[in-house]
Amino acid sequence: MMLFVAVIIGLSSSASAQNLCESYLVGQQGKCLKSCSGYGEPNNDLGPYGCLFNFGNTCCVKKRETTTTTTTTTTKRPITTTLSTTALPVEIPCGVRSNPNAELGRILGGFQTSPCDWPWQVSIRGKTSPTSTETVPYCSGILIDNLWVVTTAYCALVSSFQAPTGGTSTDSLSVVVGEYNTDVPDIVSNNPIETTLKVSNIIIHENYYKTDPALFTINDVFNNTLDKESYNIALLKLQRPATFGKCVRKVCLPSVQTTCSLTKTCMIAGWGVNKKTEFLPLDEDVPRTLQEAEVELIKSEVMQLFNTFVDTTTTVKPLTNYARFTKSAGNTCTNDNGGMVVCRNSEGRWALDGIINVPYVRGCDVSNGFLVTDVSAAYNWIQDTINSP
Ligand SMILES: [Ca+2]
Repeated sequence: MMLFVAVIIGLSSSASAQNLCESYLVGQQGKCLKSCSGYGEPNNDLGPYGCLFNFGNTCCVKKRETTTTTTTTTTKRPITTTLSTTALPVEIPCGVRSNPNAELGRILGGFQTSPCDWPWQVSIRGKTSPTSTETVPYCSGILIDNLWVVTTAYCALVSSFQAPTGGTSTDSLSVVVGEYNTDVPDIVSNNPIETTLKVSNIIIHENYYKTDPALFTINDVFNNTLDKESYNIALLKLQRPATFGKCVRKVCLPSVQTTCSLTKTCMIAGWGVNKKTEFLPLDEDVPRTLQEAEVELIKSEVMQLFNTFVDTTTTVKPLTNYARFTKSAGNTCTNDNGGMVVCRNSEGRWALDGIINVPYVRGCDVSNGFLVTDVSAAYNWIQDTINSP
C-alpha cells in the first residue's frame, strides 16, 4: 500500500499539471528548482503557488535577453494606451481616489472606511415588497462609467424581484452613488455626497442560470442548490449619468490578461455582515457604514490545479476566481454580494479585477476565502454590452 501511494505521488510529481511554473511559463522556460542560481531568476508573480507540490522549490525563469525585453515593452505599450483611451473619462481619470493617502485594510474581517474612500462603490437598494415604497440596501455594485454599474447577476435579480404591481423590474431597484452610511443621508462639509439614481436597463450575463428579472422569484432567493455563482455578472444602465466629484468616481477596468501574475494583493469593500452568524444575520449585525479588507486574489488556474489534487470532482466555476483574506480570517456574507475587488494596475490606479460573488442566503461563516467574479475574463462581455446599440 505504501509503495502504491509512493508510486502515485511519484507519478503526480512528474505530471506537468502539478507544476504550474513549468506549464504556465512555457515560453519563458519556467522551472521549479531548489535554487535559481545558475539557471535564471525567481518569478515572484506566481507566488508560492508556482511550485505548489514541489515543496521548498522556487519558480525560476531564464533571464530575458535585452532584445527580448525591448520587444516585450514595445508590444505592451499600444495595448495599455488603447485601453486607457477607451476607459478615460472627460474630467476625472478612472481608479483614482480623492484621498489617495487613506490607510488601507487596517483590520481584517471588515474595517470601517471613511466617507468617499471608495468612490466607485455603490449601494443597490430594492423594495421590501411589491406594494411598499420603502427600500433597503440589498447588495453592491461598482461604477465603471457615469452611466454604467457592474454588479453580480444575483444582485441585479434579487434587488429587482419585488417589482411593483403593474411596474417593471427596473422600477423596483435604485443605485445610490456616493453612499457611505446606508441608514442616513450622508453629508460632508454641509454638502450631500450621495445621490439616488434610477435604472433604465438590467442586463444579466446570458449564461447565468436565470436571465429574466421578471422570472426571478422568492424561490430563487432561498434555493441554495442552484448554481448561482457561475457567470455571475450583470450591468445596470442608469437613467441619467452620475455626476463625478470627490465622492463619486469610476473604477478602471482591468486589462485583458497580458501578464502571468496569478496572485495579487487587492482590496474589497461592502456593507455586509462582518461577524459570524449561525442563522440569517439580524438587522443589528449589519454594518451601516462601508467596510473594507485586504485580500489575496488567486486566479482560477491555481484553484483548478489545487482541486485536481484535493477533490477531483470539484471544478472551478466559469468566470470565477478566488480570494482569501491576507492577515487573518475574514468574512464575506450575503449582503457583500456585488462589492468591489480592486487591485492596483500597472499605472498604480485601482482596477476592478473582481466582484464579490457570495449569492446565497445563509448564516455568515467566518472563512478564509470566497469566490470572486473574474472581471478580467468578462472584459469583452462588458465592452460588447456597453457598446451595443
Ligand atoms: Ca447614506
